[in-house]
Amino acid sequence: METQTKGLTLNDLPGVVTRIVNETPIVDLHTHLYSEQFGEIGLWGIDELINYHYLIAELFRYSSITYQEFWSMDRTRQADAIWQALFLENSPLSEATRGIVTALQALGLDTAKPDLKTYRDFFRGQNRRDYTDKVFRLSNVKEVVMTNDPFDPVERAVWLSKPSIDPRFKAVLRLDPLLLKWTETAPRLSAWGYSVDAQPGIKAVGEVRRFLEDWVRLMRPVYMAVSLPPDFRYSDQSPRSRLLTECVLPVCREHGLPFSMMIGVRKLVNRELRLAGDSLGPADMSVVEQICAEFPENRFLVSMLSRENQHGLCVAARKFRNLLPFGCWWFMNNPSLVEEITRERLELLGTSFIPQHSDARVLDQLLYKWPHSRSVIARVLIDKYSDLAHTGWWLSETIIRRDVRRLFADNFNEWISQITP
Ligand code: FIX
Ligand code: ZN
Repeated sequence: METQTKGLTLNDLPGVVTRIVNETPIVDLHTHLYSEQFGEIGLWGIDELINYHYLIAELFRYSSITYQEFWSMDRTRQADAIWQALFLENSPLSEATRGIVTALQALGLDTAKPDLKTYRDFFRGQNRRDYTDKVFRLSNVKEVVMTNDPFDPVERAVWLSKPSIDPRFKAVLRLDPLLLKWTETAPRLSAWGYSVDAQPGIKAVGEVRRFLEDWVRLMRPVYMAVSLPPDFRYSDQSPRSRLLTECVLPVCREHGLPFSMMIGVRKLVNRELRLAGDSLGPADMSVVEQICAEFPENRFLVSMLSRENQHGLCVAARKFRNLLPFGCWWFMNNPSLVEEITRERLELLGTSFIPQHSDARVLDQLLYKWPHSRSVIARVLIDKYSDLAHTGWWLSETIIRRDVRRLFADNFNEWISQITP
């Protein structure tokens, strides 16, 4: 216990907590960002910011443009259409539109006189390496974890070239094609020399484990991951269940790798919207409890897409120490829901959870996703520390800094600290 100097007063807390929350570097454990070694699939700049799939979905709520007209445009024309509808003809009040204005302001651009040409001129003057440094510095993000798909042809080629990856970008072995699209994926594995068949039998199980071992060696991931539908089950005899329980979880155990399950996505409810066409549904939390109970040697990172599942996720985490809830995912990543979810997590779990990830798809989104989240998390922590201060409990900057570092980095780093090469 540090020496009992003067503790913080109630009046100290708002300023001290806000400063510490802003000063504490972030480990962003789930993004779709790529280091520059991955070339063009690493997105950055104003036109990619505006073409974020969240804004594409919002465009069609205002504009009479047809899907076919929009998808036939190039990225610049698409951005023009979105900018016109969501920023010039209407106020950028939604989280995704406001975020762009926050990012432009963080870069020192004039947001009082919005001018897309001026913004484009600014970005044309940036080079990717220096700009990446600037975004990490301004957002106070220490590391980002990528989402790496060994079945994506572009990514696969980069990994096979054994690149030297920017150490700020950590890898994740993402397994949606393996676990969710076995019928399409099995022939590709066969073509790569893994003898698997349509219905994964014993031999296929061994070969899929060899595939996973090969990619763990190549990627050095910090965890493995999959997104799952609301009706996710794993105790049937489906290829997904066998591959998960007989291949993925054992290989995770052998390498000390956590397994991340992002549960509740209903893919392409509107195909015309492409990446923006996914929706959500409430999942059965008992399946999460069951998998944690049945595989106590595995460590699970879990994020739920439905608001209805957030409280149940906290209760499940109280039952299973191998379950670490994380983030306010996708449709949950709005200030009103981030506040609600962070409050119930602190009240049920103390600081034993990870409050947020950005899910950023465009580098510059770090300049708004994190400031927006930090301000909500600070607001909630001020309340919780004030509740504690009312009991006479002694609080100091050191104690608060320890807690916030645990939320923003240490919980995750400890969770991945048992990785064995
Ligand atoms: O499965 C995922 O990683 C999701 O986050 C994405 O598919 C989704 O499109 C997204 O970026 C949400 O923020
Ligand atoms: Zn994601």
